[in-house]
Amino acid sequence: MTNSSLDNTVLPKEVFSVLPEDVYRNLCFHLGTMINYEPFIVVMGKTGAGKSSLCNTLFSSLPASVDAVKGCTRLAQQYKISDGLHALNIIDFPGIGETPTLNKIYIYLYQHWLNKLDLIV
Ligand SMILES: Nc1nc2c(ncn2[C@@H]2O[C@H](COP(=O)(O)OP(=O)(O)OP(=O)(O)O)[C@@H](O)[C@H]2O)c(=O)[nH]1
Ligand SMILES: [Mg+2]
Repeated sequence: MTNSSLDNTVLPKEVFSVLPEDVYRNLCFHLGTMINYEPFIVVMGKTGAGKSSLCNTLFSSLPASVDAVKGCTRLAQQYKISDGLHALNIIDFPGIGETPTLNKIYIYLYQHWLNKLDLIV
């Protein structure tokens, strides 16, 4: 949905005609920004817990790679889910507790993503 379509559907101009034009435009812009916002949701946890499998089950279009016997994610895998109008971003994190060396590397990865996340599962 674009900001211009908001003018006619969500905020019909005749209903909001009491508002000054710049206030009405500002309202449309901010509502459009919120409606079109694409949140970042990360799945985090112990290695082998089933994070990638869960992503694949919840969102059947996701190609999160899964090993037959153990956890195998080594990088943050980002997937966008969209219904054509709205979208959300799923990030499948590598799991904690595989090796001490990998844990140290993943701390940097978590720090890198922290400020961008809307929800941690
Ligand atoms: N029995 C059983 N096995 C599962 C389940 N979910 C996942 N697995 C298996 O457990 C193993 C690890 O699953 P993943 O989804 O890769 O685990 P992960 O949490 O993504 O692991 P990392 O990528 O290392 O962080 C795979 O072999 C899966 O097939 C479950 O609900 N039941
Ligand atoms: Mg995984």
